[in-house]
This record gives sequence, C-alpha cells and structure tokens, in this order.
Amino acid sequence: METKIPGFRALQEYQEYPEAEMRRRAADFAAELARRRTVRHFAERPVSREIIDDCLRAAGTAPSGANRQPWHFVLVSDPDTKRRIREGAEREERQFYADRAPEEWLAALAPLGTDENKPFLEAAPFLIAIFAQSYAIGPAGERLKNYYVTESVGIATGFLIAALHHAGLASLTHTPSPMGFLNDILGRPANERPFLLLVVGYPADDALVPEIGRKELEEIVSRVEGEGCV
Ligand code: IYR
Repeated sequence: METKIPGFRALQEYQEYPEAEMRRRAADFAAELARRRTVRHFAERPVSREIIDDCLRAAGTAPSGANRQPWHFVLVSDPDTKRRIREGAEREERQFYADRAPEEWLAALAPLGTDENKPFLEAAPFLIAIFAQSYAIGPAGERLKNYYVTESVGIATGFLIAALHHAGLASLTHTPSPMGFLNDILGRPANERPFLLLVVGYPADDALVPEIGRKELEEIVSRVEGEGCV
C-alpha cells in the first residue's frame, strides 16, 4: 500500500499501447501533421463555435512554466471587430513593407507572396488573438511572476494549430508587428502582450499555397545513441 503524499495522486491518465500500435500511431500522426499547410485564402463559410472551443480546450492542456498557464485566447467572429483588426494590421503592414522591413527580410518573404493587404482578416469566420501574460494579477491586485512565458504560450499555440488541423480546419499564423493595437481593440489588460493572431476557417475553393517544402528528418535531427535505443 503506497503512502499518500499530500498534493499528489496516482497517474491515471497515461495510456500505453502495444508496440505495433505505437508505431502506427506515431506514423499516422506524423502523416496527418505533414498534410497541414498554412492557408492565406479563406472561404466565408461559417464554422461551429463548439469545434473551436474544443480546439481551445486542447490548447489549454499545454505544459507551462510552474503551471501558470500564462495564455489568454480571444475568439473573434464579430464582423465589426474583424474589420477593425484588419485596419490595425494593415496600417502596421503598410509601414513594414514600405519602410521597416530590411531587404533581406523582404527577400525571405518573397516565396510566400505576402503583402500589406490582409483580406483574410475579414473573410475568415474566426480570428483567435493569443495573448501572453507577462505576469499574473494576484487576489490583492499584486503582480505574480510567470515563468517561461514565451515557451509556454508557444507550446499552447502549437497544440491549437495541431488541434484545428486535426478537426479539419485551416489556419494562418499572422504576426503584424507591432501588435499593440490588439490590446486596444480587444480590451486586454497591460499584463498581456499580443503573441500571435491565428486566422481560422475553411480554405477558399481556389486557395493557392506556395510550393515550398520541409526539411528532411536527417537535416533537423542529430543523434547521440546509447543502449536505450532498440
Ligand atoms: N507580418 C508580415 C510579414 C511576414 C513575416 C513573416 I517572418 C512571415 O512568415 C510572413 C509574413 C505579414 O503578415 O505580411
């Protein structure tokens, strides 16, 4: 009989699979994620909010520094708010493409075919503005330090993108810079910094994607192997 350690309980959630099933699951998951493409042309077709809510639930399961869960998601489907976000983003992007971006950056973006026009911010049924809480506010209004905020919110965002794709939706990670206008439009407090704007919906019937590839496994992995490797 195990003695109970206060604040701890047995791990009940973990599930092990037979080896053959593990192999299949790992390969299937890799193949499914490999089919994900960032999309910039969205259909105006509506998407059920419950589906997005489940994807946000998945995002909220991400690990975080000291379990502070330093993220906040604003789900926007209101047309007027989408229009204001588009205006704010295009204002920044016009400056970015005209003056702020160095030549080297513009050259790196050329294969993606992006410019300062962001019609998808109004066409897509949902925008998800993701905020990172640099610090939390305690019960007495005091500042509580958060840890590894960027890493934590990055992981949650990765879960969200994977969940949306798994559900059969397309997304675009959009980062107009600077993004402070999102705090104003969405009424978010000073302890939250805009992290990323995710555009979500069905791809347009005539959506095009750039012909770009992914690095091969051996380009992104090196190995230091030992006995534990079977
Ligand atoms: N934020 C700009 C520019 C841009 C930057 C990167 I890095 C990209 O991968 C894509 C675009 C825009 O959205 O156009």
